[in-house]
Amino acid sequence: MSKRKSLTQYLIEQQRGDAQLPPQLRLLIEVVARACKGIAISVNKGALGDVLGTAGSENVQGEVQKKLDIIANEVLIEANEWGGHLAGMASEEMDDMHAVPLHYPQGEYLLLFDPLDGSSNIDVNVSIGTIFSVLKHKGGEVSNDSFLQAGTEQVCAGYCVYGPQTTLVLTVGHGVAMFTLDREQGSFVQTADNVQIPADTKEFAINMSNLRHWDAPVKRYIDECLQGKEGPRGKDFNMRWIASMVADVHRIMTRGGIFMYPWDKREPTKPGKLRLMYEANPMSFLIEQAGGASTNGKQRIMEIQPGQLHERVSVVMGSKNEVERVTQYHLEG
Ligand code: P6P
Repeated sequence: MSKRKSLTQYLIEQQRGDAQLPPQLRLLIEVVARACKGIAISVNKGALGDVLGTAGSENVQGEVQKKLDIIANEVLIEANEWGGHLAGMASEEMDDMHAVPLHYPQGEYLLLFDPLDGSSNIDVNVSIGTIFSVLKHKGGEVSNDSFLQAGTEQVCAGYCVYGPQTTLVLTVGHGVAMFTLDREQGSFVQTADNVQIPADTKEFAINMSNLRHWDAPVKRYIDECLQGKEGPRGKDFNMRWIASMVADVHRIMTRGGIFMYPWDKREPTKPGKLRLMYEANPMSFLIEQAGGASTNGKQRIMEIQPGQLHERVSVVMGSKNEVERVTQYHLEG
């Protein structure tokens, strides 16, 4: 087998190739990847590192913060604020954006992240991950409003899943590549390129306990999957739900499937549970770059114009033909 590429080599080739990756963006990706290695070390310590359990505080979402949520957030902030590549950062764990301190040079990028997604799984040793999205600062003083750009404006997106392997999945708009952390070298090594999601699947991911709360098109879609071979789909389906978006989406990036967190009537005024800016948009960029589709059930997620930093959205993403079927059912009402 030919020698595998390091993340650095891959990024330098993207800089020279069609992507024409700007050096500041290459630096940003290398810094985020290094931060993810640091987060992986803390995550992997578990009970040995006094990093489990809650931190005794709540985030802007009103969710109890885990110690590792805060550790991961701090690792990403500290790693990125001095490099001169960023104008500001926004995080699920912070009410407002974090401007680069004035004693550091400002850059042209805006970094958004969910520092540790799926944190309800931390204490039970189930895969979790970091999700990140990169936008360009359009100029002027950096504020929360600077970040309110549609997902189509993203110049880079990725996640790092902390599971049996620590794997970084990345797009800069020219396909999707995967890098696995080689712990002996301490560096990410390329393990997949030009990732493609099959257009069809027999596997759906949704939290079935919410069934009674869904609207009719989602109930219809899931009911037909459950009818299997005898029903209108003419094939049996399997179900997976890890309750960690990074892990569920990584499975879909690896073998196809459909991931759904739809609107439900428990909180009728909220469009959904998941966050648009630092969960749904970066995952949508990756999914679309791998040939999949991503909507809120009705429209392309990446075309939604955000109104506020922590906006939520309904999510239907993965194998193209399945996502389009759900959209069709919404059109039929
Ligand atoms: P539920 C994790 O808290 C998260 O934001 C996503 O990673 C995950 O897909 C979803 O919530 C799980 O939600 O309601 O099944 O616990």
